[in-house]
Amino acid sequence: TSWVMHCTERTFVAIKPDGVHRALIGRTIARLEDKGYSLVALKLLKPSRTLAESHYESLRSKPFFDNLVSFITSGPVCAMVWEGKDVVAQVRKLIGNTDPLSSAPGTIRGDFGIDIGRNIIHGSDNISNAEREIQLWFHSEELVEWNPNLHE
Ligand code: FUP
Repeated sequence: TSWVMHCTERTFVAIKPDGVHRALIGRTIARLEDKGYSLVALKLLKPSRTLAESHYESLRSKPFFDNLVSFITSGPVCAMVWEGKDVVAQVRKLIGNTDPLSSAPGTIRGDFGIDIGRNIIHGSDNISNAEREIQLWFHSEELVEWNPNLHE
């Protein structure tokens, strides 16, 4: 029934410019699809400085903030919204730790990266940030609704 799908959790995922340039979009999407999640929005864009600064506003006081914003605005980003049970925490697990020495093999960062700054991918770290980031990067008309009866 239709109310069920509106209860489903959503998260914001972005493949950063290094991941796009290294041709990791397809493999990243495959991992999230294989896990069982549904893609509900997708676009490629070069983020503005304003968008990048808002996205990382909680890190504004960090010494790496300017580099982070310059990096994320340096090229195309693949912005996505994914939906499904416990998607916020599960995507964080699939992405792996921020620290390259702690990101386990089998995770996206653990398999594809060695650098703390150029770390391929972003995933919202909690549900309220997921809602904030989805609103920041997408208009509501850009999100699709899956009919649960058609993809069981
Ligand atoms: P994460 O949620 O794993 O992306 O990590 P954070 O929110 O802590 O950091 C956001 C981004 O800041 C990271 F993706 C990379 C960058 N960063 C650095 O460049 N240096 C640091 O020491 C920590 C984070």
